[in-house]
Amino acid sequence: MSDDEIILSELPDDELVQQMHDDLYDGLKEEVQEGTNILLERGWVPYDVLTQALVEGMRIVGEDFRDGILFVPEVLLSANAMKAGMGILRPLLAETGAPKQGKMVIGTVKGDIHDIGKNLVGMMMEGAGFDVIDLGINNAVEKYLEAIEEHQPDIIGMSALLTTTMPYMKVVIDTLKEKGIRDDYIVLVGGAPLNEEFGKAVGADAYCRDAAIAVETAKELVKRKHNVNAG
Ligand code: B1M
Repeated sequence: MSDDEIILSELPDDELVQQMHDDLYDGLKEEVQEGTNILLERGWVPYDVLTQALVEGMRIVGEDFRDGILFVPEVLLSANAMKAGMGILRPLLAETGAPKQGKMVIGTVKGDIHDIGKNLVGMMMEGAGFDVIDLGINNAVEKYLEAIEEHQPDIIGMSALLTTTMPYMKVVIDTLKEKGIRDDYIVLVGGAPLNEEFGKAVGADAYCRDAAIAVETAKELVKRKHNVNAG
């Protein structure tokens, strides 16, 4: 059967998820949107659609990008398809009615334009009851400082996907230290090339491996901060 003849709504769940991985790989935005809607109609919870259909699909794209099988223009199409699927899930993840937890400013650091992971963290944080101010991509330290001044967040989140841009997180944290305001905020960092050790080395409060861990860590650290302030 050729791809044209595949009717997504007729596929069983596991085959539909496989097909969505293929469609994401091929950058087929409308098909990814359709697949997302079908899984939701079948009663899938948004988080499972996100992780099993979209994030897993992007992991496969990442492998072939690394191995030189896919190139930037193709990966851009995949990223757009992924974003289209995320756009459907975003309001569903946000409307959990979770009690207000605090405020987060988040952005991808200077020199880096990857934003899917950062967007995902923002979505999940909103769903968990945080107000999220998204600074977008390619943020110099001044952008973080302006946002901190304007929004007075509890948490500053930074994302980096490149080994060449992740050291910039230290520039931001060191600047906060120089200004004597580092300890006023919880600083969380994340992104595929980072690890726990790196998070410690740059002086972050925590490294978050994924969006779910970012939410758990944020909740825990905000609670701890409030307890300290109350005591
Ligand atoms: Co680029 N890219 N890319 N890319 N890209 C990577 C990162 C790479 C690993 C691919 C590879 O070679 N295997 C590689 C980096 C190698 C390295 O540094 N060692 C790479 C490269 C080299 C490049 C370019 C230099 C390619 C070129 O131009 N020759 C270029 C750089 C541009 C720049 O930034 N200056 C480039 C460009 C692009 C595209 C524009 C084509 C596109 C980005 C589109 C977009 O984001 N709008 C792209 C993509 C899509 C990828 C891969 C394939 C996928 C990234 C992604 O979205 N993953 C990526 C391969 C990979 O990561 N394995 C790759 C899905 C997302 C859900 O996961 O972002 O890891 P992730 O986020 C996770 C966690 O990391 C964590 O939670 C998220 C959700 O669970 N997390 C946080 C992330 N941020 C967080 C912040 C937090 C907490 C947790 O704050 C508290």
